[in-house]
Amino acid sequence: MLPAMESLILELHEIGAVKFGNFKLKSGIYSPVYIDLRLIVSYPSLLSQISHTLISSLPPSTSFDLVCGVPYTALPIATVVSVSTNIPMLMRRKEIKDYGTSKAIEGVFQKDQTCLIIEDLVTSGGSVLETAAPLRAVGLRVSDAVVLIDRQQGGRENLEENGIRLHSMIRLTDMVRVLREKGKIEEGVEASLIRFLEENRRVSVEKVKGEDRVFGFKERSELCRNPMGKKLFEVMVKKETNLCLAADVGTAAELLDIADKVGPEICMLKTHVDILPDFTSDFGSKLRAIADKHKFLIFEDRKFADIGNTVTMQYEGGVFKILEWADIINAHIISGPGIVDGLKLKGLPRGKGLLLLAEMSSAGNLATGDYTAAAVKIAEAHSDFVMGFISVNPASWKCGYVYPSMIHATPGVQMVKGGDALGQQYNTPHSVITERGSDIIIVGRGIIKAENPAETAHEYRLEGWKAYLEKCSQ
Ligand code: S5P
Repeated sequence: MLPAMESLILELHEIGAVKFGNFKLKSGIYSPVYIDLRLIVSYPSLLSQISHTLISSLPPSTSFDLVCGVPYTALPIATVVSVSTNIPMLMRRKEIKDYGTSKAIEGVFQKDQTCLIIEDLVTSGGSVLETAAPLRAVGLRVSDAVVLIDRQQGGRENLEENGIRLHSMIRLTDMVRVLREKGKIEEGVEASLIRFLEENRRVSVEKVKGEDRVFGFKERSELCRNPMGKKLFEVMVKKETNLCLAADVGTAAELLDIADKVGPEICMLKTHVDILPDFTSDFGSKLRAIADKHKFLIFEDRKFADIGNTVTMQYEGGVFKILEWADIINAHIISGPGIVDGLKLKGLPRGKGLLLLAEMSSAGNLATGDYTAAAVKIAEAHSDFVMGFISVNPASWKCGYVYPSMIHATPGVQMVKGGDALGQQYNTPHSVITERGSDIIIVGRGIIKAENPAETAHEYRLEGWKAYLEKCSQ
């Protein structure tokens, strides 16, 4: 260990920022060590020394355009880092409710800039993730965090799972060893700390994983970069529905009829326009009038899958002219990110949104694992146009943190779990929203084959919304 680091540890102990005893932590467990770095604001030369050492302890390959301190304790550290390196700083507002009334991130930045997170103390990594979420949601890249003290209780692993490398200046075990070597604490204290760390190796993993759950639809609408995604969240909140009707009926006339009847219950109506034998060029304007009347969005389930250049023509041209009337479209990512660039070229100037098929509901489908993770990466790189995913079980995704601005819409939903004869698999509204972590239930035959589709849609709507409220209150 460098002598400068040793003297820093001694100084932190000297000012009482590190205490030994038996302390009850927020989680309820007892810890033999308590670290309170809020004190450092009273010691300017120590604060300055910490800030300089933090930056110089980063590997030379770490590059960043901005810094952001985790509120509140790391704010002064980040400020000193910013002033001494001349790298601009951002501030995250701490209160989630503030997202509704003001900006989540204060300061000047551009999409795709890289922001380094600065933190004083990491235990589970939860606070770093809370700061990374709104930074990522506004289009910034967050891949590194630097911390003064790592308590070695799973923070590094939890952050790694969420795509953030943790660089720590001081590990708790090193700190305690130095203090013991310098005669500041007894050997027994070091031993009890090591025992404590072994018994509490990984804390709050579940909480960290579920961090985005605290965002309700209203807050998430504030985080959306895509205007249609924002609008969809707003419609859901206003109408209190997260139901999408899959209007897979036999004719355009039937579709317009059911759209008008079920319209009050839904946030979105999904079409397969190529199955309508009586499609005419005024279909779009007729459906638009109904959508405006009942305030729902129109989602053409076209499942684009070709190269970028071809999909621009498929989106805009042909008989269906989807671009003219559909608010939302979807695409597979099998052809790579060029498909998103192609669709965005036409759709974004008109304020449209895209859902990527990250998973599918049919048995034996290949959209799993790395494929799903690739969809998330592409979506986050194009969060101005991609508003979310067709997903089936996002709670199980291994790719780590997904922007809370991304909407999950899930097909394969009926009141009873089961399937059809052609590989479709159904889960219940409650399981889709609460256990599987989705936002919107997409229901087709469960409603359109019912004796009274409007009444049945009402039941699905209540089930879906109840499950959403239940999830929020967890
Ligand atoms: O993976 C998928 C993706 C989609 S968009 N599985 C699906 O079933 N869908 C669509 O959802 C499908 O094309 C159909 O329009 C709807 C499900 O209809 P249901 O009658 O089985 O509820």
